[in-house]
Amino acid sequence: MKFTNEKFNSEISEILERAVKGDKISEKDGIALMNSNDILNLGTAADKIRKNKVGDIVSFVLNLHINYTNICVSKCELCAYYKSQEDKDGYVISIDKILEMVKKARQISNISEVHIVGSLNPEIPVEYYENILKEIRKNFPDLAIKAFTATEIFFIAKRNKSSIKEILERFKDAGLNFIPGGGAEILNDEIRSKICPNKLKSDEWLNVMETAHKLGIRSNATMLYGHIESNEDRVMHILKLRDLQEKTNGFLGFIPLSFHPKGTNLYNKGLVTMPVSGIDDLKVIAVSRILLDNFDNIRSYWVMLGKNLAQVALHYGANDFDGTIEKENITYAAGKISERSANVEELKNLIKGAGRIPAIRTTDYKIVKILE
Ligand code: V47
Repeated sequence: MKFTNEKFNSEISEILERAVKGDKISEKDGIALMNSNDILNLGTAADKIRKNKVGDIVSFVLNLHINYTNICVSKCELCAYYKSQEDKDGYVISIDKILEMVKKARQISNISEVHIVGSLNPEIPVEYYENILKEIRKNFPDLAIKAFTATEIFFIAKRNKSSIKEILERFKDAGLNFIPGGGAEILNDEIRSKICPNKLKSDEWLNVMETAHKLGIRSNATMLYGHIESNEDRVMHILKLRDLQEKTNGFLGFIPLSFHPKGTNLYNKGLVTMPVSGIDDLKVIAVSRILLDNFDNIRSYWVMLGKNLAQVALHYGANDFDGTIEKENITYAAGKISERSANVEELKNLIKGAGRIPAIRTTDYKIVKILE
């Protein structure tokens, strides 16, 4: 395949040709791609790789997001969602209420997955997490539970003076199936010291994931971009995920998260004043697909991209549309005007409108139903 739109830079065309042939792309070449403005050729190559790898089905899951607490000691500069322990708007949802939420979503939307993520709340004992898992498992035996990011697992282990492995084993026994990809932010400790100084370090995030994968708990991976990171940081992050995937093959999918600054300290301090452009969003999706040769699934996360750009991203290497979600909180808190849920008909139409085949999937990307 020849990339003829690249009029000025034959270096980019040459890298893309190698990528489409299936070669692993190096750090140096990855940086050249991330620095390139040749968005059409990047998209064409990523789309070709997507087609060769996973075909034309674009999947999504019927799911519910629950954020069990917003009280957080981490107080990340990137986050608009957290409250301090003294704040009157701080909350912790009771296990009964969580069960009620799941029951309702199950009855109304027939969800197959619950995604449970919170913040670093020192007042919550390990038994609370364990009981959420046990009660959901008992009441909804076939529901996939994707819960607690590597950041939360690390925090819970420390607070409980346990090892990561012990906590993961306890949670697995209680019913945990998968771990979400959040908390990765940018896997560069210098950037982390500015955007999330109190969170776990890059290697610690990777270590939680490696430990989980070795215990048979598969996970997603994310990257938060569009704040103070450079193109080099983005590429290094993606390559760290590729290296771990080489070792464990435990990542199910990659979810680039486009940063929404409003209401965050990064915004209040004038360090990040607006989200990245749509072109940058598409470039991140395309370069991720090109570099992550050992990931099957690249997600177009409509919550952060907005539904229409998320649809376009299906032509830039993405093959998954996340889920119905029911009620998203984290991006919503950061001033995103995007809707907080999607229905099956809407996702189906967006996917069909992109010329792809819509399908409902399980959490681990098995196709349940193709939507005609
Ligand atoms: O870890 C926080 C990010 C993540 C903002 O694994 C922000 O299936 C943008 O990880 N603007 C949580 N992003 C979301 C997440 C996720 C979502 C959907 C599916 C899965 C999965 C994982 O959101 C956080 C952080 O990286 N985030 N604040 C913000 N202002």
